[in-house]
Amino acid sequence: MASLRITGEIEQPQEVTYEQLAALPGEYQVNDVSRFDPKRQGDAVSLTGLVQWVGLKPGVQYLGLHSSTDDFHASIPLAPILQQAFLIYRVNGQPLDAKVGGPFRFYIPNHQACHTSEIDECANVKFVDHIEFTQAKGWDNRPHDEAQHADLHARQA
Ligand SMILES: Nc1nc2c(c(=O)[nH]1)N[C@H]1C(S)=C(S)[C@@H](COP(=O)(O)O)O[C@H]1N2
Ligand SMILES: [Mo]
Repeated sequence: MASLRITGEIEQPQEVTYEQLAALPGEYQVNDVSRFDPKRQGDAVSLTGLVQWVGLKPGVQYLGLHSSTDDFHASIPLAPILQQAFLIYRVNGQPLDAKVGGPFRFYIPNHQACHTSEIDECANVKFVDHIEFTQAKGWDNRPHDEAQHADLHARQA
């Protein structure tokens, strides 16, 4: 069973599974994410729910989103996205397929276009296996310019 590590400046480091996410209280579930983006399907847990669960230590400013699957990493300011972002984990009662970024896929509604902002579509990290809460900006290897970004998309096509 795939799991997701949550570490950093938190009270309760966690190794999170599909079952645990599905068992989180209803107030933390984001049902039917197509409400936010018609291209996306399934159910999520809110970032606020994850934060409540692990308990942030004082001074956390950045959220690290890591995928070891394809060595893709983003570190983004937490405050501006805390109330909106979510982690998609389920479609039709099953774990999210890797084809759409599963088993765990981060998503920020109303993101900016890739590499136009610190909070951009590139930060919607697919195959997330590690979430990290930090005080300072952490490791981030998102594309810096359109050439790098086009290259990334070309490799995935
Ligand atoms: N792990 C991982 N996440 C990623 C990327 C990637 O290459 N690897 N690309 C990003 C970029 S540039 C975009 S535009 C979106 C694309 O998401 P989609 O394939 O679901 O449309 O995922 C983002 N998340
Ligand atoms: Mo992109």
